Amino acid sequence: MKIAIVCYPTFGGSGVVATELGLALAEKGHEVHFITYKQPVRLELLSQNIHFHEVSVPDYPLFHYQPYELALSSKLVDMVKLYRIEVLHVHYAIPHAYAGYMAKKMLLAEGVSIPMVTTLHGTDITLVGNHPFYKPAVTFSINKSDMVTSVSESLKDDTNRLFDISTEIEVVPNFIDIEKYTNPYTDCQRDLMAEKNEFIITHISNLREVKRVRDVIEIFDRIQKKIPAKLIMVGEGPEKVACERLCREKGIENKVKFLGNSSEIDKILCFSDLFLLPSEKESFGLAALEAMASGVPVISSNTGGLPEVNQHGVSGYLSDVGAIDDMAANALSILSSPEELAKFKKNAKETARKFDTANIVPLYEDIYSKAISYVS
Ligand code: GMT
Repeated sequence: MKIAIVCYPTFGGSGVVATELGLALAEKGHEVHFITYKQPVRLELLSQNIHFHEVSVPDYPLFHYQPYELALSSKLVDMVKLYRIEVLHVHYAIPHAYAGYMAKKMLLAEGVSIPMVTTLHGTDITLVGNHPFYKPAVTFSINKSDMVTSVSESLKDDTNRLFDISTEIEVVPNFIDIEKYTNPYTDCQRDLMAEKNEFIITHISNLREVKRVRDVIEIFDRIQKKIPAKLIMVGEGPEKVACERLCREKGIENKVKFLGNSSEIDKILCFSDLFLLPSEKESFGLAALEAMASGVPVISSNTGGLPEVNQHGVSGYLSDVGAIDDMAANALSILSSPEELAKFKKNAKETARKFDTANIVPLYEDIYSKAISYVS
């Protein structure tokens, strides 16, 4: 099949999932066209089956806001015609589903029928899309998609609860290449980050308020008071400065390392003992799955789709949002003995297997075939 993928190319779960999906589809012989404003971060290798088309929005002094949707829909029309693309797969409803629908209509006016599959990722529904400024356009573009998928049952429920949806939503969970996360390193180089007797606790996110990153610091503070430990914070975002300040106030700045954005997540997870994800909202929690696939147990909140990924008492523990004492106690119980830690590490990896690329990508292939059959 010839598939166009539209996504956000920067660091963030939806772009990562879209890119990994495109790579996996290309490996299976499909022709994949990424159409976005920048080359996606994890799209390092262009291969025969992978194409990247940049959407440019020229600056024009009259525009207070540059019309990205317009440029994207025009680019989609051009690329669909040029490469005879058979299906559009847009990730994140805003503004991609809206631009995709316009492209569909423009193409139809020229006699070209193409189906659009929209994948909802989370904040496009629970945070941004739900805002009255966007809601009518988001509802419209979801209802006008030929097929709609969501990354968890919880997100499907949220979408049906928050919007007036007439299209059936199929749940296709996020996925991971388990092989890639099976540690290829003989030595994880723990000593780069911590002393021999210290545990390494990790958090990876875009450090936004919704991730409750200050809770990460609070949980770690409680852990380090009981056992020797270091905290590795990966990512960039608006809460970083507040977190750095909190570390200084608590006098733990020497035990917390802020690494910024990283393309070496597998190496970081390789030397991690525990992963913290106390988010306010999380439709799936791809970062938790990446940790589990690396054999790192997860201490998380029980919000949104997290209970569908992290299994309480098996791959880690779940607590109510904001229950930092409970999260710290759970973390300490996993780290209480080498046997307990080894048990959780093994279980985390096993739990992640359910979400292996090999199990999930065929679900998208079926959806594309169905969508193509709808319009032909
Ligand atoms: O909020 C983020 O962390 C970014 C956002 C995105 O679009 O990249 O993440 C959402 O999509 C991810 C991939 O499907 C999910 O794993 C995240 O749980 C989801 N974030 C939220 O729901 C807050």
